[in-house]
Amino acid sequence: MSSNITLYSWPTPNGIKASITLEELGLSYKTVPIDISTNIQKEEWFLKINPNGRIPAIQDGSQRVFESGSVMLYLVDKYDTDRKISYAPGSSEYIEQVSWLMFQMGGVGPMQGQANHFRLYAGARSDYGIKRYIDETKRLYEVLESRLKESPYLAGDKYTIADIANYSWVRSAPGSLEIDLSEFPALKKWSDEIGKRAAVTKGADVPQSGRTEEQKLEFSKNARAKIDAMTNSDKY
Ligand SMILES: N[C@@H](CCC(=O)N[C@@H](CS)C(=O)NCC(=O)O)C(=O)O
Repeated sequence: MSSNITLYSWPTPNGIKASITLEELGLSYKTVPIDISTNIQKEEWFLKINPNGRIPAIQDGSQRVFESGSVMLYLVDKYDTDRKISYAPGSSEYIEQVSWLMFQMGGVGPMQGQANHFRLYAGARSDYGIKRYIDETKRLYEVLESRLKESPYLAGDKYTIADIANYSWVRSAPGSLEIDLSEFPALKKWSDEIGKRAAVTKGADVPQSGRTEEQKLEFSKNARAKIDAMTNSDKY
């Protein structure tokens, strides 16, 4: 379907939620790469699109949309008229879909994001921070595991934006945090299945970073080693 959408993004767990949704809906869109390591996302022109200075964000004609969950809801509200990856507002499944989407936005994203910070990027080593946020990420994965033992997808029988949002974070946990997904068998099965979808493979590489999977794993390994080499700085 043709559209007037511009996506501002980078292939991170939050960024790919938007690109996978666009790919699943078969929408054409223009991509503006925002390499977050260069801080373009804090420039004045970009703050007019997302006042929070983070990716992803989209512009659809004159409408700006920021916050990945809001981008996903906007796209399905406007373009998923066949309900390919969403449930109709007013249905019980719609409420379930929004609940699991918000679970990701308020839980998995922020907690796993902090786990990534302490485990990979922090300027000082905090064993307390590493344990606190990896434990919390795993607790949230237990919640997903329980749900996926009783339901094929998070909102019900259909794959929706709630699955895309949570999958986009879960997929990165083994490589970045060394979380073994076989501890969560239903979650692993769901994640492996979603990872095989053509739109997911394509959307997860937008904009193309040019880095191979091996290079990404090597980057995380080196970042963890750098933290491990520091002396723990916690003071109680
Ligand atoms: N709640 C926001 C979080 C967005 C976010 O944290 N994006 C990260 C990439 S995954 C980012 O832009 N980081 C760069 C920065 O913090 O400056 C959303 O879901 O869109």
